[in-house]
Amino acid sequence: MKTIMVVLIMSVLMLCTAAHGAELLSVWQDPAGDDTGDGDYVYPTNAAFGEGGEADILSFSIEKENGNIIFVFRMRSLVDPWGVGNRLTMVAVAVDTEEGGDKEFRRNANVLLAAPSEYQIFAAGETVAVIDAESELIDIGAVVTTDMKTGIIRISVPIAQMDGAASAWRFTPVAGLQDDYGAGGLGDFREVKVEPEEWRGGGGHDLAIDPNIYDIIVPEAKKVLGIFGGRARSQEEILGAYSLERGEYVVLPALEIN
Ligand SMILES: [Ca+2]
Ligand SMILES: [Ca+2]
Ligand SMILES: [Ca+2]
Repeated sequence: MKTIMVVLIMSVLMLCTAAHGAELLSVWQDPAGDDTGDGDYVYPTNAAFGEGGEADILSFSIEKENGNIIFVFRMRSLVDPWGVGNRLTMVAVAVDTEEGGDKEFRRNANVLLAAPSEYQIFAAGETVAVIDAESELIDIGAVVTTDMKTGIIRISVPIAQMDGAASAWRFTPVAGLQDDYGAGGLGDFREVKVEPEEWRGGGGHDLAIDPNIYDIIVPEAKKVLGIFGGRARSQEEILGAYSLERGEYVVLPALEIN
């Protein structure tokens, strides 16, 4: 009887370990309510966007499990106004694995990357797409699962397909709103204009020079020889640094696994 109990307990323990077997590589917390882009972005006016928060990152973490690298976005609010799942939130992460790469975040993000990417992974609803450094769609077996209740979006990518050690890579996660143009597939980041419209955000620029990104994660200021090398820029400064006069896009800084 005792042996059976021990075996039972051990089986339960092993099951628990398997269920929580993901190795946490890094986690970044992000403030609630800073889904305002350069400081004054607002959501489109259609009632589908409700109270907002669909593009508000609360945390971003990177895990490793069973040969997959997993990107976990926890969002303030996911909504399903049409009973078809999460179609309004779009999250993406650019992954820099080596020298060179794509300097532009694609799919109408309208931002550049300080760490040019070899992979960009976009997810909305149950749809995920991965592009390479040449902006070509590639099928590397990425999978997304979305929990509407907890606001958690988990994107799993087979790490062997990405060739290398994640600990040395750099990551640029972003959140915005998706525009699937009514087609139901994976679309683009929804446009932000000066004034909000029914299906367009507001607080940006009418010419496509402003980011269509509502929320990012600002890396901590880097220490040089043990001291902080200057003040870290705020999210508003980073996302507001576009210039129509100079034709300059915003450049997003990347996160590193410590
Ligand atoms: Ca946030
Ligand atoms: Ca690169
Ligand atoms: Ca943020």
